[in-house]
Amino acid sequence: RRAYPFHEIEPKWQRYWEENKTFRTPDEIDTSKPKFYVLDMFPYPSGAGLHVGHPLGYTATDILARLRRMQGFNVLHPMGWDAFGLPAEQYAIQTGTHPKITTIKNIDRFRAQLKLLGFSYDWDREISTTEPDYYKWTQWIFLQLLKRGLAYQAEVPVNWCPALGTVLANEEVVDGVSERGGHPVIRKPMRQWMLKITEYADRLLEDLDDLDWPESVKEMQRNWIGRSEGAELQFNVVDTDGLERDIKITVYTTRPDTLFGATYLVLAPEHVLLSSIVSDVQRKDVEEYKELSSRKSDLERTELQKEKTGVFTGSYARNPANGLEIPIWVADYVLGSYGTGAIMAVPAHDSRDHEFALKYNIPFRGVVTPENGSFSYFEKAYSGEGIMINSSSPTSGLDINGLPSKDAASRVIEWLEKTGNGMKKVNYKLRDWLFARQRYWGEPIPVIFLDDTGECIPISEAELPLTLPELADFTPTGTGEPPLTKALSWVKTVDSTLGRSAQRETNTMPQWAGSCWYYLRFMDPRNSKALVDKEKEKYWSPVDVYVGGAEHAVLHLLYARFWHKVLYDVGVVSTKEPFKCVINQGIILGEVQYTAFRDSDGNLVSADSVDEMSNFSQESVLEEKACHLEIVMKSGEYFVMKDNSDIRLIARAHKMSKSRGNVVNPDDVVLQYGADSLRLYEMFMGPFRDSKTWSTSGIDGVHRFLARVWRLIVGSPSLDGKFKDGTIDLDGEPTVEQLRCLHRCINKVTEEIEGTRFNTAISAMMEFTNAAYKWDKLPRSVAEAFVLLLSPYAPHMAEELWSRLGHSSSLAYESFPKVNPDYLKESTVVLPVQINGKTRGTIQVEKTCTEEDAFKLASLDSKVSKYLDGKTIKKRIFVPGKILNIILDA
Ligand code: ANZ
Repeated sequence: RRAYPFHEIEPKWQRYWEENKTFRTPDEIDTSKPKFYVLDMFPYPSGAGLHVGHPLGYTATDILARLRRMQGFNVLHPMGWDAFGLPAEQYAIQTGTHPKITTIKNIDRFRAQLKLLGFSYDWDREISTTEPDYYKWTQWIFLQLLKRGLAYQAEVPVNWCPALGTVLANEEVVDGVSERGGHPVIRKPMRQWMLKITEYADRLLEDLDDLDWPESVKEMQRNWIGRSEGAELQFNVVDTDGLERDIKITVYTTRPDTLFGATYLVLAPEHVLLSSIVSDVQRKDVEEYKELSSRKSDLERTELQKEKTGVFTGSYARNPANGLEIPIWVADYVLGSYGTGAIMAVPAHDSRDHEFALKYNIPFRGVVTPENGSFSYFEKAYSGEGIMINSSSPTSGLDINGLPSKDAASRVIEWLEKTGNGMKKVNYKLRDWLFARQRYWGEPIPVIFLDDTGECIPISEAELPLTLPELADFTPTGTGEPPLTKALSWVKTVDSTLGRSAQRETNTMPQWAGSCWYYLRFMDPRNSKALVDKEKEKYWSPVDVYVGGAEHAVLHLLYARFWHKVLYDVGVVSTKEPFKCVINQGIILGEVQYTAFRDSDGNLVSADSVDEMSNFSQESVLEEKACHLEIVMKSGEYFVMKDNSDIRLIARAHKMSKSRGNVVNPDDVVLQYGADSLRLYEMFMGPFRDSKTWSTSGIDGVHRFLARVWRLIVGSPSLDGKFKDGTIDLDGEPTVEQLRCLHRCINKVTEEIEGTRFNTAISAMMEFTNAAYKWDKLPRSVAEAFVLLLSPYAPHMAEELWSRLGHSSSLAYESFPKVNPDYLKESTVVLPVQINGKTRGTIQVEKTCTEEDAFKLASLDSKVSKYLDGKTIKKRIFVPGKILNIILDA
């Protein structure tokens, strides 16, 4: 028995919206109206189809889009596909199916699944990053980057993944293996395209301040950019007789104040000067050490927990501050790619140096002391600020003793600049963006190399798009040469101006490229003359709300900001930032799973009696059965077996994954409960930004709520299965109480949507429904307003109810109910009751309550009545809505 006929109404309204293009945002719009651009992070159309995590964000943006339409905004709510990338290509290698075919198939599946959920996208604006019409402009942007010197080639050590046959960006390497697939990654120098994102570091940092983004995301971007201020300074290398050699080592430090505390130098193993300063005695050890560390990733090298290693080079340098000779070491906790690849080590004040110096018996020299009290530098490095000590030398004339460390830092910099030993310096952790992939399924890079000179020149804009050639064999060449080298007739070309023979670039762009600017194309998706029309861009920019996963905090969101700023400089966009407000939805974890334990005889044992040392076996059989709480129940804080409450279980929610078998497929949910239930449930699970666990009984609950709404307005199914008339009173005027109830609901729903607290908005609608069930009649005006309130959440049901209420067209552009504050005022008050001027109790009364009624209520109240028993009342003083004072005869 179906609670309501969602099987019929959902496809019906989806068809209606499609046929009537209800959600189309026309090209020519009334720009005097306010705009609202609400965007989802467009998906990668994987072979697996949608999972229930997708609709979480998509429902939220859909609710906002539907709300704003009803509030009179022009709304832009588009959807598209981030469809270049590795999986389609890997699939092609395995099966021989062209990535284009796989991509189209996957996109069709995704689109169909999204349509099943009733999202109000303007499908006329659909784009895919893999369409030549689209990537024409990705390539065009690359040409602008090239023109501005922001794209360049370099021989750089890259993360080479032999198994994938490609180079990966640092961000795609996690713990030394590829993020996708977990294959080992090694360092290897190769010619690469780089984008100079570092040139935008300061702007990317400064403009973060004004963004309405999660603070955590902004902080991650700040750390990623990693701006630090300090100094670069030189140390002279000295020979065994203490004579200056003609070699200087430049170090970068953020703590120039600690110069007197530098008791050794460290070079990164890849430092260019290493081979020239290493002594003959030490050469073999140093070479071996270099070899060893070349096999580690930067991440492994800098991990704080890892034991630090290093080798003495046999050489010394002179500390310019005090003239002392200090040893030079090589150690891989210093990275070749940061600062100058060399440091002055201050073991008393830096914990990494501290650990290293202890291990290798290198002296300490404390030079900063906490303002109040002393510090034992041997136990721990003191990295805080304080007062300078041990920091004066007649040789150099530098004396910073007694200064606060902050001031000392400036003094040292001044001194360095005066003596020519160094200068102030700002550094960034941010590296230029490695922008080439040795893969097939990506945007071709629009440059050619002339055969005779090898010169690299861009192709002309008129030649765009440079389309990907068809290719039958996708297997990586294994040498790092991209698969496109196999497209011989495509590679061989001539330059368009002089007809000189040339070869095309065979690297392609990384997957991040297409997603860097797609939000702009949605504003004007079919423009063949420009990336986006200027007027349209001006009207729609910036994206008002951008919703997606927190995993995109640095990469996508930083790259997109970078490109946007370049496009701002080029004059294509009018705003400095692309996304005004970013919201991260939480993760949906799988249904709670229960684990039971058995001893070696196979008997169930309580989880609290199992410790790690014992060899009890875990039983996961319980998981499936128990999720419906058939054999498990809650007891206090714990879960126990229903038939034996002494047996405790472990309850945990896990990320949904194929291997765990806890993936919930949205199609199945739609089939069983309908799209409206799925939408409503995902919004009701908990605060939008939090992680939450899937629960089948939870979706039952919201489904029952929707059925109650249906019965309230349409009526109940009678025995013959037909629905009988509902409780609508077409002519009835609403009572004040009904209006109060409605406006409380309007108020809550509106406020909570604005704060993206969808779950509490739904609670408010549930409260309204509960109240309405107690009424004899539901006046039409109240019912209609409620249907409109519900419509952003459960649009199919709302449209159907709206039409059954006698409307002939969609409610999508009806105005959203507005709250009348008059109905929000509380109608009752808490009235203090005094006896002879002393408060003895309170009663709850209508504001308009008369003296007589108040007195009656008060004398029924046990706290008050005991003072009245057997007494004569002399006088009553009553201030309506304020107080009742009863004066007794003495
Ligand atoms: C001396 C010193 C004394 C330092 C002290 C710190 C504390 P951030 O903030 O990350 O920029 N450093 C410099 N280059 C490095 C490299 N290539 N690899 C590893 N470490 C490097 O940190 C800059 C600090 O990290 C520098 O300041 C340097 O150590 C180290 F009490 O110099 B410091």
